[in-house]
Amino acid sequence: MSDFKTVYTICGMCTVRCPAQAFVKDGEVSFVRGNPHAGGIKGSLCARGAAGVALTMDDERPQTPLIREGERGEGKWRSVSWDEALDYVADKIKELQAKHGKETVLFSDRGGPFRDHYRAFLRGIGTPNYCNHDSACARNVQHGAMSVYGFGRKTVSYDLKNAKHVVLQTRNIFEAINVKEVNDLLDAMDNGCKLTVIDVRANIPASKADNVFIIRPGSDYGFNLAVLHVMLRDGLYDKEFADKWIQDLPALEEFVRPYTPEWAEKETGAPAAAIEDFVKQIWEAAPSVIWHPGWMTARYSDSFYVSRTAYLISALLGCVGAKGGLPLVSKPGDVGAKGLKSFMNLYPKPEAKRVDGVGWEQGMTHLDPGPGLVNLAYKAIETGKPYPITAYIAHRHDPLMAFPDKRDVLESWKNLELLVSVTFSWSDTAWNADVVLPLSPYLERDSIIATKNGLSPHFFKRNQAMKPRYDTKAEWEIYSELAKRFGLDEMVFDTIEDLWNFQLQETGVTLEDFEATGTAKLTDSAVYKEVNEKTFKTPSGKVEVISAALEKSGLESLPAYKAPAHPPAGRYRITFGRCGLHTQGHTVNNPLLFERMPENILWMHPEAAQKLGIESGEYVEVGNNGYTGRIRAYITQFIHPEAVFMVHGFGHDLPAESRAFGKGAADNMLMPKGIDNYDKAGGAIAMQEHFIEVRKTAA
Ligand SMILES: Nc1nc2c(c(=O)[nH]1)N[C@H]1C(S)=C(S)[C@@H](COP(=O)(O)OP(=O)(O)OC[C@H]3O[C@@H](n4cnc5c(=O)[nH]c(N)nc54)[C@H](O)[C@@H]3O)O[C@H]1N2
Ligand SMILES: Nc1nc2c(c(=O)[nH]1)N[C@H]1C(S)=C(S)[C@@H](COP(=O)(O)OP(=O)(O)OC[C@H]3O[C@@H](n4cnc5c(=O)[nH]c(N)nc54)[C@H](O)[C@@H]3O)O[C@H]1N2
Ligand code: SF4
Ligand SMILES: [Mo]
Repeated sequence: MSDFKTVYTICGMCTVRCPAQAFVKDGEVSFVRGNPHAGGIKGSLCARGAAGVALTMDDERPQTPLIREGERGEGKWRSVSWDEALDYVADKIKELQAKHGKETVLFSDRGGPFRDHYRAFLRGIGTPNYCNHDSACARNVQHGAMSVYGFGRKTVSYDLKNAKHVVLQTRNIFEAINVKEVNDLLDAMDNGCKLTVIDVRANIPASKADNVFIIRPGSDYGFNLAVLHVMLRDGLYDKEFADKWIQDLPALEEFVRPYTPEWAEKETGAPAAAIEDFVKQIWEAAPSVIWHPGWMTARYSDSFYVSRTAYLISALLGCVGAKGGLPLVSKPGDVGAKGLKSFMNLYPKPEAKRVDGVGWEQGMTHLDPGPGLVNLAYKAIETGKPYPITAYIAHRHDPLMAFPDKRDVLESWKNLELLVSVTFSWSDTAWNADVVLPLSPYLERDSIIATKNGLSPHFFKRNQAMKPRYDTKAEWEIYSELAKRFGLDEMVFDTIEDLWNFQLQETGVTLEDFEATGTAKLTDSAVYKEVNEKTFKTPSGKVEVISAALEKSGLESLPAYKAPAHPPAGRYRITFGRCGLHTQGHTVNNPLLFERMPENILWMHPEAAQKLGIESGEYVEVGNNGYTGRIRAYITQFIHPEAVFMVHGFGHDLPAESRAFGKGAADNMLMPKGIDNYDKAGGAIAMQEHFIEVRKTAA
């Protein structure tokens, strides 16, 4: 490969952002692999990362800025220059701000490390309404961590490589991929690490596990209460850690007393003896245990309490701050380095309060105001309360697929006078937008420098590997151009080098430092920080069983278990998850990945299939509230009989996507009014509280 130029980049095919290396010839990327210098990924990417090349080649993506001509969603566009599109957006925002106040602008994204520059833009134009996607993903985990430890979920990491027992509860680690995590866990398992899977079906991790619990969907909280019961009944916990760092343990002991393994067997289906044995196993492995608090947990009204109890179990096992458990991550300052200069700090915090009420309204003071809850901001679009939202920029976010039932979400957006989608692929949201600002795919763009906090904190950056094939731009260019139109000159840069040098100016790190390996290390070896008085950011400085913040919002710290409803006759609980080959909904139309997996399938139990006379492999109809999807049945005893399961992201109906069009069924469309069913304690939508019909397709 010596005639290839190599460029260090960061994969952009999913939210994980693995370090990558592109091989370039004659200005085109021919091949990508994992950055060989990056620890843990072993030079590899997953299939989706590799398919980044196919994304650049794909002409079924927005190729120029577009302004809507017909009605919203009609698909009639005028292709325009960047100047015209950005003038249009800037003028409209100015007009709406003059009419309704600066805070009338809402913005949502997909979170992540590359946000500082565009968040500065939002501050610069004076709106507090920055949101992310997370009420459809991990908000319950975030708020679970905050309520127990006083810090967010990313303040600890998962030391999978050194773990002795990993518990995956609602966590499909080998299909919902993070390459480093997959490799680390497989290495640990080679060294004897045990694996336990608690799921509603046998996913890929279950096929490699030592213990598998296929439980009744939605009964996880009951399972965890029984685990706590056994731990506290038999003293299988780290007493020294508990004495020093856990507040109100007697209240927990008292609370879990009735939740015996025998009780849990009836509720969850997990055999009592197996629960007892499992608790002994994790106690033997403590503190090198990772009880994963979950990732995509926007599933039930009590998912927040599942994460909370997972964090309490981890604390009792002494895993917080432990090697092989949940070690505390370091930031640059913790290892004696200086952090990047922030663009956001260029502007003052906007004066207006968040429109979603998060952080200030009664009942919402325990919630993390950083990214708020975008679903509540949609309510404000509808009602104009506490003030009107009239402009919305969905940046790297497809809420119409990410939230339940796009018809309901679209209805809530009716009062928007400006809807902008910044995206590299078509999506329902882009299709319904007024303006589409096309982003260059990851191989075609530079990104701002980002910080990776962790055991070995470092800076990393994405370098453009090839020029954009179409008239698309990088994020930093789009927001520099917009900022210019608002006179925010401090955040306007003509070249990426100028921008990077702005970020690095106080760090002592230079651009040359990234050249050899693609990252700039801030420490030579992994740092394991000990738990101390400053670790837990709760009012007591300890792990809190009873959370004053929750109780102030009128919520319980230890609510009694409520059994999930059984499906009505002829219906099944919808459950969903990931597959290794696709990212959410945005890769289904990728030529390479589509070829590998063109449609999703419906997992169902033989009992259900027999009743309906359905054979494996035949197409069936799934329906709820007027939506009908067509999907192939996959009949397996390895799923709970109350549930059906499908991979999320299919059932596209956009004419612009010829491959994905009409393939498989859309799980999100089977959740009518689901956008309103959100959890007051954890903040996330409860997407699996819907029962769907399955019908044999008429011959
Ligand atoms: N029913 C149901 N709903 C779900 C889920 C489910 O399993 N079932 N999963 C939930 C989960 S876990 C999540 S995280 C959300 C995900 O929801 P989203 O965040 O909306 O999902 P993505 O498809 O990753 O990204 C959205 C859009 O951003 C574009 N895009 C991708 N990368 C970039 C980029 O780097 N920059 C920009 N500007 N655009 C980019 C994509 O082309 C895509 O159109 O959905 C949630 N909603
Ligand atoms: N390949 C790939 N990898 C990805 C993504 C992707 O789109 N594609 N997306 C990324 C994102 S944004 C996220 S949030 C993560 C998601 O990561 P995960 O949350 O680990 O992934 P999922 O497959 O959505 O769900 C995990 C498991 O929950 C199970 N489950 C469903 N209902 C229940 C229940 O009631 N109880 C229990 N115990 N289990 C249940 C499902 O069967 C599934 O096996 O993946 C990330 N990685
Ligand atoms: S997990 Fe796969 S798609 Fe996601 S960043 Fe890594 S290589 Fe890319
Ligand atoms: Mo997610």
